[in-house]
Amino acid sequence: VATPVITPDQIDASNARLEAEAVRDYAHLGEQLARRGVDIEDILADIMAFKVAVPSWGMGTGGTRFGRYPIAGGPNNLFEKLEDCAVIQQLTKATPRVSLHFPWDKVKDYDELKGFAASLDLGFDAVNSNTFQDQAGQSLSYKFGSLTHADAPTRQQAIEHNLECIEIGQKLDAKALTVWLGDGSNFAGQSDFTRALERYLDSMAVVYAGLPDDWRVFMEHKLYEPAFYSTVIQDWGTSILCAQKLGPKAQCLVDLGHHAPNVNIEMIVARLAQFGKLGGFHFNDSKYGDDDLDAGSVNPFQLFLVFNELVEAKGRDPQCFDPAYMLDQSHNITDPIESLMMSVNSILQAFTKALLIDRVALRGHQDGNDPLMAHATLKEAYDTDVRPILKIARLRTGAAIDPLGVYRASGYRAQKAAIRVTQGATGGGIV
Ligand code: PSV
Ligand code: MN
Ligand code: MN
Repeated sequence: VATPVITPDQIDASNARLEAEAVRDYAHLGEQLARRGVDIEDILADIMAFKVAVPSWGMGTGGTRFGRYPIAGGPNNLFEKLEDCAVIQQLTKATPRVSLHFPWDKVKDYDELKGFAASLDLGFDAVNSNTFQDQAGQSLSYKFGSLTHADAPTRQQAIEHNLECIEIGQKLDAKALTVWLGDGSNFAGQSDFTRALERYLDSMAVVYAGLPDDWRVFMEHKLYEPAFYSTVIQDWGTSILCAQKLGPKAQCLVDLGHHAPNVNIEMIVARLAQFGKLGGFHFNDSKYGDDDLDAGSVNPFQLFLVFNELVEAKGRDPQCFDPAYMLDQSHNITDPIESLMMSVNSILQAFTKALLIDRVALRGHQDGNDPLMAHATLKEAYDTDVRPILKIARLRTGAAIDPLGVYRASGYRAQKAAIRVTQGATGGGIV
């Protein structure tokens, strides 16, 4: 059983200092929104209910193929990673679940893990398989593919790993498996596009058959890397075709960084939602490619437009529309806890602003062919300073009004540096 990482006193003391101002700002924004016909308490309720999972693999400092700069007090194992996740949850109350990755996350005793997580107020979200690397002692190599490998025993090995991930996930009360694979080719002619996809579908059909009734499998597309000429599940088109072929439990996962520059991701989101195939998200931001930068740090307007589509889709189908929200970032030069807390804030800002869009007016301008006013309706929402809502949401959920301030003042990392071993600056790798 873990001890609380930031004491409630630290949060309370900071909140006591900031509360009066936050309440005044909230009341003022409430008045402004009332003039626009919006009840701020309705918005607040949605924001307090919104949760996004954090990735276990995002807790360590990331790296590139050029190297890695570990921070003192960074986590060395899954238990230490969970402690760090707990800090994010304590301070934001928006991240109660952790997405694990196997076999990166080494577990000896699942009951012990579950108990430890529960003592930190944490549960588990979608489990992720890994057939994009060879592990020590693995009998068959994934150098030329995994679920789509030309060799049946290699495909079988990859299938079995995914089935094992489902078994593990069941022990942890997860409800979904995310499959991202690096299979593809580096040379024109190296791979037959059609046969490779057939093999993917055959392999995934076996994985699909292993899903419990209340589970989903998310297929995560990615344009390129590590294969640089072609990737088997390269875009949402291939992804949705496969999801439709496999069945209702198969859905598509949108990682915001996995598209060509300038692609209209919000439109992809709308299409997938329209056909009931939007399974989930990996939030991050990107400037050039799969940069895994912090969500909302490069293009917060795009994030807002994505949430506009999500709010729209939820409005159309409130009962069934239920994508899984997760973060997937690589923190190369910041403390991952700080980056993730900022990212959660950016995501919540985008969601709040999307909730403020006057949808009746928007529809009127769309159908009345008034592009300027339609756009102005979006901008009216986007330009609203919604920070008071997020502060009050944190106050009412027992989180910190100022998560970053409390975290910095707590000296958490320095305390951990005294206990945890700091790893050497070796290795690079993708996240
Ligand atoms: C590789 O691009 C990647 O970042 C994918 O986004 C996966 O979600 C993640 O690694 C973990 O497998
Ligand atoms: Mn991802
Ligand atoms: Mn990625």
